[in-house]
Amino acid sequence: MLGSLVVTVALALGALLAWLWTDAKVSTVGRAPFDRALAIPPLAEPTVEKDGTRVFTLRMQRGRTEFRDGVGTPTWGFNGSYLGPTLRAKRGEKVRVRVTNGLDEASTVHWHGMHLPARMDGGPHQMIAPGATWIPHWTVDQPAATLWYHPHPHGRTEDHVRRGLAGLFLLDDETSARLPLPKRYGVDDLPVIVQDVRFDGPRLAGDRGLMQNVGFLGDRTMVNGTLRPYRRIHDELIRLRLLNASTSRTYAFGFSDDRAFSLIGTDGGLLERPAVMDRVQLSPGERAEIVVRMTAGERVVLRSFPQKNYGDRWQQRFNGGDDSFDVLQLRADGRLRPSPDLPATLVPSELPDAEQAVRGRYFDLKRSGINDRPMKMERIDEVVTRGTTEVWTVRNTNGMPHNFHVHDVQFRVVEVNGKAPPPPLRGPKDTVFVPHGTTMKLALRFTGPADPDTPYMYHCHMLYHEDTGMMGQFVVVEKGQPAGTPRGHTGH
Ligand SMILES: [Cu+2]
Repeated sequence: MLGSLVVTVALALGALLAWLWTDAKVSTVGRAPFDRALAIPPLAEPTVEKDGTRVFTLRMQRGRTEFRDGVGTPTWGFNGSYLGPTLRAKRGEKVRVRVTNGLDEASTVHWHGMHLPARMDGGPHQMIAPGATWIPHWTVDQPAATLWYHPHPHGRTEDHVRRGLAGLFLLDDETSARLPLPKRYGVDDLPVIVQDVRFDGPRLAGDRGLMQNVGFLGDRTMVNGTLRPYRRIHDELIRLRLLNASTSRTYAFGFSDDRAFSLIGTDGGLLERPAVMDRVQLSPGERAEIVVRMTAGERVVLRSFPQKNYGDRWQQRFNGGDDSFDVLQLRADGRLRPSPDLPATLVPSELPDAEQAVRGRYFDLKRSGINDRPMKMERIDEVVTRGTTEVWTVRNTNGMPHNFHVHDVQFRVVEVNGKAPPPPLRGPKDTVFVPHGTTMKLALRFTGPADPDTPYMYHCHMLYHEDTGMMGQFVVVEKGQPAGTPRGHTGH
C-alpha cells in the first residue's frame, strides 16, 4: 500500500515538474502577426526661458490603454496613459523639469544615466507626495546619449515601472551633430523601448512564476507600448535606440536573418568607432544604439534570441535564458532613400582611466544584499572623494543573473574575468549585466558636486532584486569631509 502511494506521488511530482519545465520556455518567434504600426513617443516641447533654460513638464497619472482592440488596460504614464514623451536637450544647456505626481501614492522620477547633483537625481530620497510637484534642475554636462527616466521609490520601483512609467531622455552635442549618422527622430532614428508583459484578463500581470527568482517575466514583448509592432522604413540605414525597459528580463537582440549591424553607442553615448556584430545583449536598464542596413522591399524582424549565460540549466529555463521573441518587424519601402555610409570613427572617448584610480572598492552581488547588506535608507555605504577616479570590482557568484547600475556616472569596463571587454562593453556604461561566475572591474570618476547628506544609489537593476534590498548608497564629499546624514526621505 505505502509503496504504491510513494510511487504514485513520485510520478505525479515528476509529471508536474515536466509540465513546469516545458511550460517555462516562452517563444513568440514566427507567431507575431505584426499588425500594429509602431507608436513613436512624442518629443516633449519645452518652454525656453530668457537664459536658455529648457523647462519640461511631466505629470505622472493613471489612465487606460488599449493595447488590444476593445480591451482597456489600467496603466500609468507621464502626460498620457502609458510611457512618457521623449525629452531632449543639448550638452551645456540648463534644464528644469516640473514633475507633478498625479497618482494616489508617492513616487520619484530618476534620470537614469544623467550626471547631475544628488539632490536632482530622483532616487528614493527625493519622494514626490501625491499632488506635489518636484522641480529638479541641472546643466547637461556629458556627451550625446540615449538616457531614460523612470520612478525609483524604494521597494516600489518594479511596480511603478511595469505599470508604464518610463520615457527617453536624449542628449545631443556638437560632435555627434556633425557626424553623418541617421538622426531624424521617428524617421531614420527610431526609439525602441522594449518591455515584456503578460495579460491577466484586461490587466497587466506583475506576479512572479514559480521558481522565477529574477522577478516578473512576461510571455510577450511590446515596443513603445505597441504589441506586435511593425514599422515602415524609408531609408537605407536605420538607427535603433534600443532600451531594455523591462523590469527583470534580459534580451539578446539580433535580426531574424542573422544579418550584421553596427553598434554605434552604449548607455552613455557613442563609441570611438562602430563595431560590427550580430547580437547585442541588454539587461534591464541598458541601452544600445545600432545601425542596420535595409534593402528595398524587404521585411526583417528584430528578434531576441536564447542566451546561454544565465547560470545552470535550471536558471536558463526558469529565468528566461531559453526564451525568444519576435520584437519588431521592419518593412522597407520599394524604393529607399540613400543614406551616407557610416563614418569610420565616431567620437573621442571621455571615459575614466583606471591607471588614475586612487582606490578600489568591492561589491559582491548577493540576493541577501550587496556585500550581504540589504539596502537601508539611513545608512551611507560608501564615501567617495570628489574629483577622484576609483576602480570598483563587481562579482557575482550567486547562481542567478544580476546586473549593476551606478547613478551619476558613466564608467569604463576595464576587464571582464581578467580579459579586455568585448565591443558592447567598451563604450560609456552606467549599467552592466553581471551573470553568475563573472567578475568585472569598472573605472569610475566622480566629479561632484559634493553633497555629504544626499546619497546616490548603486544597485541591481532587476527591479525585484532592487526593491528587495540589492541596493546601496554612496555620497560624494570634498577631500577629508565626513559623510552626513540622509535627510528628506519620507520612507515607503
Ligand atoms: Cu539582481
